[in-house]
Amino acid sequence: MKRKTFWLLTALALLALLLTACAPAAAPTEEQAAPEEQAAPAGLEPAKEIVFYNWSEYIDPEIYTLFEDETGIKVVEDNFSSNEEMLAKLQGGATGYAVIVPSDYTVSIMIEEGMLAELDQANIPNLANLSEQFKNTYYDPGNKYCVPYQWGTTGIGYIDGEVDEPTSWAVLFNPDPNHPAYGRTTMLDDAREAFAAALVYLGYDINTTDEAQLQEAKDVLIQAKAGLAGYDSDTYEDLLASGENLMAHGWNGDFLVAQEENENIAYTIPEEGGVIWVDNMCIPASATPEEKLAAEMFIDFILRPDIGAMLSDYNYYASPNAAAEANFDAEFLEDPTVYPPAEVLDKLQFIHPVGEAESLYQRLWDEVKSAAP
Ligand code: N2P
Repeated sequence: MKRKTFWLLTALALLALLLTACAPAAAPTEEQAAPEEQAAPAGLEPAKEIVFYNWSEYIDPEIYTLFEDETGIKVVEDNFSSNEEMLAKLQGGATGYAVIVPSDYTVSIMIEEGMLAELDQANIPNLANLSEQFKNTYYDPGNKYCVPYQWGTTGIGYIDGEVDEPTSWAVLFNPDPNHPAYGRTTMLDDAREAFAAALVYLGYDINTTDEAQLQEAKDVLIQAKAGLAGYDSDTYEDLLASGENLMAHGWNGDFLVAQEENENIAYTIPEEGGVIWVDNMCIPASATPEEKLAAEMFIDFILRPDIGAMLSDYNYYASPNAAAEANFDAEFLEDPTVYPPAEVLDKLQFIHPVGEAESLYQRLWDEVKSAAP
């Protein structure tokens, strides 16, 4: 079976599974919610403080307090805005990070480069709470290195009532000076995401390594610049909520969070399709044994059903944690922005590592960024 077809089927199976979770489910059992005994190597004490290197606004800070109350381990957060930024930082020799959150394709790259520590699953008994689909991902079968954190999609957020629903990526790539969002639109500051949008608009594989297709994608990305206020992966949803911008290329949950502030924010995946992704908690190979143990305890804590529910309650992304989903309300589980219906899932693709072509994407992206609008 082709990898793409396999993933599609996996995604569809996933949806079916998530929808069945709509039925009222039993409360988490005592056993699932109870703090675990950690099977630590004799004599090894977990680090007293760890650094969690994560995307911005992706975790309820209250979770750190609960974890510290229970384990005495303090979690300090540092943020990155793209997989490539995080990867470059670690490749550059940065240490001190105990848990990082790469997306699917970046996990593949990091495993291949020997940048991740193998998990000691004995320290993560709550792994059992994961949905089956997330126990055997293409990029990390058997959760040898990572544990899925949250998953979502990439599409377009907009202010309903001020702009029409963008049904095609053309609204970005063929910008119309008379469109109300002209000059009040942002795109993700993210090479692979930006190219994926351009490639899907052109009808090409989002993981193409064909240089002519990539050049064409670069040209439409440059063409889009006339209508853009800028590239932004961290505050784009706030700029919609405040009314400064009217449209943004971005991640589904971020728009839902911003909806709390501005109920006119809507999200759509254009007809040509979009990206589906899974973010993961992993431990860099550079972590000390003490940091690694504390990191595993933290990952296990996130996998608790009540903490998994707190996470989605805060960031509005779908959870890979089946036990946590039992705590979700039906409204969330039925929200098509969070759990795309089959006909939308059908049009979503995962970003894959492109090997040698990675540097070509990066070079073309640099050209896009530095081109005059
Ligand atoms: C949360 C960012 C979502 C991560 N602000 C996209 N992979």
